[in-house]
Amino acid sequence: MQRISNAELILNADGSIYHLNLRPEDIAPTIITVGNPGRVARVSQYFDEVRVKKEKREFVCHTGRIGQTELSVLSTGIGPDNIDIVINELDALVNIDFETRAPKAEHTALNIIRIGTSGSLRADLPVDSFVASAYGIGLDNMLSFYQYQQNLAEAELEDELRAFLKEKMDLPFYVCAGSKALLETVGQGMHHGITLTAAGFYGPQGRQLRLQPRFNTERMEQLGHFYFGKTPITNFEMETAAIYGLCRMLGHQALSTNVILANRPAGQFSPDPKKSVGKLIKFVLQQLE
Ligand code: R1P
Repeated sequence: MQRISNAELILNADGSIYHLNLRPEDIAPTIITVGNPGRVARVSQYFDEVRVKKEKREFVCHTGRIGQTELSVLSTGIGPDNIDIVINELDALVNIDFETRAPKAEHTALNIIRIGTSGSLRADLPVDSFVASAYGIGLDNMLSFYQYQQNLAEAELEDELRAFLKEKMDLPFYVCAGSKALLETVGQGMHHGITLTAAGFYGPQGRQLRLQPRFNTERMEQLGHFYFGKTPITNFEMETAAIYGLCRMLGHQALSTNVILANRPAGQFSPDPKKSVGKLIKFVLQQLE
């Protein structure tokens, strides 16, 4: 049996996993991820019961239930590098036996649903609207450190994107589909789109403060002209593609939902972002009940 070394599967003295500080019994089969640790309590306030409250660094987790539905809400912090930690450690909690340090014979699939914030690349997708991501396009390089077949989404989508992005922004990328079942249930009633995941907030999303980005806002906005069938590239954020890529490879169901806080073409920002995030939280929880 393959035994994973102490330096690769790192456990804390209480048997919890290294960064998340969680033990296998601390998580529910459905996990809501949020970027901001402060958003965790804004989600769990709607739980009928909270049985676990744990945290370490930016990773805050509350686990409980709404009615009969068991839920965890976990903050990831910002960016694909943190997603590498969060998804691998969540998977380890259900699919590795911490006693034997070997993968379990039986696989457990988690439902992982992101409630995030995002910028729109399309003038017709205004601030405060909700987007559920059919696909994520990773402009970060996290996934390139894994061995995987490049079939995380339909081959036609990969081909069409490769041709389109080569012209607009000649950078490596990966593309991965989210869970179609979660898109049609939890994502029902939201805009469905393709989400770009950037490895930074400013230059990597074309924002200019004092440094000139290689691809400016105008160039980035052109990415919103891409359609796969009827589904356009809609928005920019920093986690979706990484979540989709790792979940697909590890056998978990994932959906990313985001509220649009910035409309890049219009140069607008939500007048009350806290309220908008609150509305998305309520919307998603109602779909899960
Ligand atoms: C940047 O401000 C952060 O906000 C967005 C981005 O993806 C990035 O994490 O999402 P969250 O509000 O979920 O953190």
